[in-house]
Amino acid sequence: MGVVTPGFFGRSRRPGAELPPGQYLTEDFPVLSAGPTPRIALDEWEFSITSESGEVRRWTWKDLQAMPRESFTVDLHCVTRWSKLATDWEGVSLDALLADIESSADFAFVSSYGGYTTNVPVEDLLEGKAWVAFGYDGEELAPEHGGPARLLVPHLYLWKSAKWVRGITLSNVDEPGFWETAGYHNYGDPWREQRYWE
Ligand SMILES: Nc1nc2c(c(=O)[nH]1)N[C@H]1C(S)=C(S)[C@@H](COP(=O)(O)O)O[C@H]1N2
Ligand SMILES: [Mo]
Repeated sequence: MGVVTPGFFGRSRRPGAELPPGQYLTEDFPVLSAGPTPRIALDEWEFSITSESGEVRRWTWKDLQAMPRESFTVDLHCVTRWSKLATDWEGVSLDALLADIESSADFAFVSSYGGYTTNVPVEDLLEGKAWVAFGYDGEELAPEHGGPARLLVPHLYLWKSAKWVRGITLSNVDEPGFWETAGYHNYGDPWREQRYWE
């Protein structure tokens, strides 16, 4: 059980700056979804990671719950300019999920129930930077925020944090996802204001 102290995440913030440039603070938790909220029964839920060689590793909901879980507190930054600081989550780190996967791929293509997709470099999923999260603020993650489980990559703009996450495909080729194809930045670092492709 890794309980990560706030200081650990504090290092990713710029000194003296709580908010990335162009962002404002919000206390509530807005819902932003490009389509309807999919409802996935837990006994039908599955998460998979496919390596660049085509090998597939699958987790049922039970499998995921049996993984070592972490509680963590992170800041969220949406490209529509709201930021929410110090949100409390529970989930399984991508370090744990990727640990047994044989891969040297540089890119991850993330797919969700409902069809949403996004892309993230594999290194941005490692070293305590990303989770498959199923708990929020001491409760089960609500469906509108991505429950039963969502990807959370909080150091990038929130569109990279795919709700209702279903799988990750590892590849040596970077493939833009839903918003990246529509003009959002390929990487999306809020501290460098990477909102849109130049
Ligand atoms: N599956 C899916 N994931 C998604 C989205 C979506 O439309 N579908 N929207 C993204 C965007 S643009 C944002 S800002 C956040 C919003 O998360 P929230 O609704 O929990 O605030 O989810 C991201 N993940
Ligand atoms: Mo967003």
